Amino acid sequence: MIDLRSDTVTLPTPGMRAAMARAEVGDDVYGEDPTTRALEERAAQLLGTEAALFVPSGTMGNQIAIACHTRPGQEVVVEATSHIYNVELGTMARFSGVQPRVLWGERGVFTAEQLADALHPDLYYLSPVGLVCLENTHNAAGGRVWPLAEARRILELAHARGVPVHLDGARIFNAQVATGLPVRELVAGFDSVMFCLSKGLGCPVGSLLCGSRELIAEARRVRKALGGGMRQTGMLAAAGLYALEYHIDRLAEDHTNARLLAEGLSQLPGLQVWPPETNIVVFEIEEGPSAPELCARLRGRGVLCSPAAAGTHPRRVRMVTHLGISREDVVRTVDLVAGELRSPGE
Ligand code: TLP
Repeated sequence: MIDLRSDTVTLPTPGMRAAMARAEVGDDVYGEDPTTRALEERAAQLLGTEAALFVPSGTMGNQIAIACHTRPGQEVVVEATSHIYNVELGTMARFSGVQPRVLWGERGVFTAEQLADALHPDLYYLSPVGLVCLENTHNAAGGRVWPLAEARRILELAHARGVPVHLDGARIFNAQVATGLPVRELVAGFDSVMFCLSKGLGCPVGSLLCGSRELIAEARRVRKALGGGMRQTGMLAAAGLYALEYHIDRLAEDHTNARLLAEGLSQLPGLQVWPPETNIVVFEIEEGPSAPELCARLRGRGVLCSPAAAGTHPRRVRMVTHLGISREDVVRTVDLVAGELRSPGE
């Protein structure tokens, strides 16, 4: 099977498994897991924050950040197609008692002017904005890198109004590789940043929430409250340390494969392909089968992919490249899609 559903399907490499097996471990709820401590220190160092916390998933990292930054009854500014708003089960309402204030961006990106309109005047009967969230790279926008200049304008405006800004940086290292800018520059000024180890970096489990010492101390309490206090996490942390050492630069291969895939698909009649900036290829089927139909047919041919944006766009398909996908897989996928569009199911 050529599995292009997500970069979450990556399997630990032999080198990563060996590092996991060697890991020194202890009980992390007692703060006694040395490998987890080392991973948290390394993450904070790479991102340029004071501290970091290992969490089981990206969703939990984002939601802990929301809980730490806000009070019940406040609003959280999110982009309409963001992961936090669409694919996290309304958790900000469930756990933090806050409501989303949704801004429609242009392919995932909203402007400082839009944010200015969302920051209400200080009237006692309006819910104040407690947090702004951005997503880099933007998943549903096809792995788009958030333009840094706009992010800086947003940070400046939000901070001038006393509102913190969280970054869902699940794939922030893809942005580093795509822009050539060090990750600490891409996240400078954010009040918290979540990044995932279990996507393109290839780890089996885990994300990091990074921020000030004070924020991370509170995040540790919220993580425990959510049932995310884990014990001998060193084995998972060892995979993370390995990935931060050996799997960042190789993301460039995934980006090259995504470009090759997009180029191949864009030659096919009836497909509108979004030019990929990183490892996510999104295309729309203008003529031919629906997205779920095409995905079902490709499954029968040995290619796994999904309708984009959790199936909300019936004609949009997402394919994600990662360390389990080779150039040959990409070439074969283009051939198989071409075959399905030409002579469906034969
Ligand atoms: N994204 C998954 C699915 O949930 C859609 C994927 O396959 O891409 N932020 C962003 C930008 C994400 O893309 C994801 C996962 C998360 C947060 C949540 O991470 P996990 O799955 O670890 O909770």
